[in-house]
Amino acid sequence: MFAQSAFRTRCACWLSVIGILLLFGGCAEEPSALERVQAEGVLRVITRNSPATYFQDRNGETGFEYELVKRLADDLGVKLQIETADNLDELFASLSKPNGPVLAAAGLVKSDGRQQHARFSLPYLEVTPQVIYRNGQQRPTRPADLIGKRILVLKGSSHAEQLQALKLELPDLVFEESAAVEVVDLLRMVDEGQIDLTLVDSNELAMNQVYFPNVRVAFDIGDEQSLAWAVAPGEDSSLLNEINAFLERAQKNGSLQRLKDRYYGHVDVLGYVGAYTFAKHLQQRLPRYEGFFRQAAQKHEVDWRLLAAMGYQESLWQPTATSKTGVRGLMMLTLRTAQAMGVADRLNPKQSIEGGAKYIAYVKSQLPESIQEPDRTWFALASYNVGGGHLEDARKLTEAEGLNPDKWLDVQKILPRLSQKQWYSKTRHGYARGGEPVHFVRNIRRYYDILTWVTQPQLEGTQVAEGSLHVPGIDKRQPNEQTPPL
Ligand code: BLG
Repeated sequence: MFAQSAFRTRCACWLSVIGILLLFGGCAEEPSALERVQAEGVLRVITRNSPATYFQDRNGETGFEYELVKRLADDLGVKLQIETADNLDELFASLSKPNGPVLAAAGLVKSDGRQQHARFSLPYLEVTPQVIYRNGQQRPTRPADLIGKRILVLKGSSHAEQLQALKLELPDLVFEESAAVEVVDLLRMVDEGQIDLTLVDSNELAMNQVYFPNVRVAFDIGDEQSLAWAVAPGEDSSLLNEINAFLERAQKNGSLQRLKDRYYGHVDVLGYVGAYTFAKHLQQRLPRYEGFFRQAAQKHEVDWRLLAAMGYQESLWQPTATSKTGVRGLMMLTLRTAQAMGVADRLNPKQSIEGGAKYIAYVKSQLPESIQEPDRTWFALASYNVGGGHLEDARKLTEAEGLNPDKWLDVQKILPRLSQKQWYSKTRHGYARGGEPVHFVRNIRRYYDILTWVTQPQLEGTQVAEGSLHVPGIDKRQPNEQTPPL
């Protein structure tokens, strides 16, 4: 009796479970790609570990692709989880895997060959493929000049596709592909003469020219192409639509342009000559002073790369530099500042660096508490250059304009007014070349970014390694949840 009723109860149970399953199976639809991301609370993105995409710097994770995709994740209200692929074939393979990453953000050219492996977003950057050669070698000027040269490109890259197509017209063209290298390796190999030529996209050269003094553009090969993000080919359009809407917003509100300027604007700011001159000085001059920068920075609790960037702006790392106004030495101390900082010989690089470090720490400590980082650092630099009194005048004028005197973006707009009588006559400290600190800060920020990129975080804390500069890559640290400031 008991057994029979237990059997009946069990049957009823099973029937109701089957009923529920049928009910759900019949009514509930598969969640869309976007709904899945939102339900998981994580946006899984695959990228490449390289300076133009994703790498580690003083703030943790960074890179053009990282910063853009982090903003997308923030907009979606989900966490960002970055995965890296060792090469492009692996990247597309993981994108196609079920339960793999949902998006590839890796400086990918939207090429015809790739449309079968992925669906691309709207473009976010236009680039031109370029043939790169070594300065001092004969400059190739057209595709036929590639014949007989040692050429290496990334395996599975749009450049490999391009060369393959070119081979139909030029059967004698020979080139190799490697899955074991990144763009920085290709450029280094050209720089050092291990290969004759490579092909990279213009944005990658713009970013990397500052590391490699000998690489030059031979010629543009082919038309402008678009970089875009990619989602798996089988996915529905929900995520892709959301991504496209995000990219349109980033285009409209200027955040995309700011990212482009920051990562690819070196050549715009430094010019090509400035970019490879910087690279040359990085190799030849900085190693002589790196130790002094590190020691002084540690003593005065400043980032040594900021000090080094200041030293480059002031003197191009030349200890005997002298300005028209009689300011002297590697860190360009006025006589008064040198005396105040206890510097006996301004032309002695160690003393100059020590004095500069002490002075920047001092002027920073004098700033009002209301100025927060990272602006605080930019204000300290301006004060180092133009003096605290004039900077305070500019802050007052900024406030009178209804702008924020604690934001560098606002104060830098007003500073140049200090050289116009209608404005400086109203200030306490009077005339100053107000444009100078604006350039000063802008250039130092640029050099500071570059120096950050060429120094690996794992080297920090280790003592003075002369010539310890590296092109970033490889190092992987714990995810940093903050979006770095633009
Ligand atoms: C700075 C001083 C400040 C001083 C301002 O001048 O020198 N900084 C240092 O010595 C580190 O102390 O402020 S004040 O003490 O409140 O008066 C204003 O006098 C130096 C600047 C001047 C600038 N370089 C460091 O950035 C310079 O040399 N400008 C001239 C360039 S050129 O000769 O016209 O090309």
